[in-house]
Amino acid sequence: MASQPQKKALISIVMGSQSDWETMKEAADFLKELNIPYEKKIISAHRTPKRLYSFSKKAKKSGLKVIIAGAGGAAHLPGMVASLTSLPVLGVPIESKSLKGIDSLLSIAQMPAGVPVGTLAIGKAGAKNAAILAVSIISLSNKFYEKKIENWRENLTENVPLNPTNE
Ligand code: RP5
Repeated sequence: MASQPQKKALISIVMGSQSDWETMKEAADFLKELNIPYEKKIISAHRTPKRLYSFSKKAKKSGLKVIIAGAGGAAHLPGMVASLTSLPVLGVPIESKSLKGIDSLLSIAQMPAGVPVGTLAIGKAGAKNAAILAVSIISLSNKFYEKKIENWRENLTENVPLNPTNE
């Protein structure tokens, strides 16, 4: 089991459009906070299918361990990535304007049996949780990151006050 920090990206954050970045930044910010090496890319299932294919086919060999994929509307990106790699894919439904992200959620969650996408909540909470989950996954084979995520979780718990303030 590795016990050293890694330099090469272990987690990839991909998104269907620049417009998804405001949401997906939550995932990036969390990985930055914990100093976990990651990369970020715009890959659209509909607009850049060749980029989608080449990224997904090379992902495992390039050393990535988890892929976080955010997409909105007819959100095919996470499912298509998952169809092309055996790496775990965590899907983040982007909150769409017309249907508030319900479209994205159902598109990502309702994968047919055999090609799973671990689907998170709609929007920023989902993006942050995808990053936390991704770190938990890589920590299974890396003591260094295991310690980091455990410390972060302890800190989260310690910072919840027992009594609400009067404000
Ligand atoms: C999806 O279409 C993207 O993931 C994005 O959430 C949505 C809208 O994209 P833009 O029209 O803002 O580029 O593919």
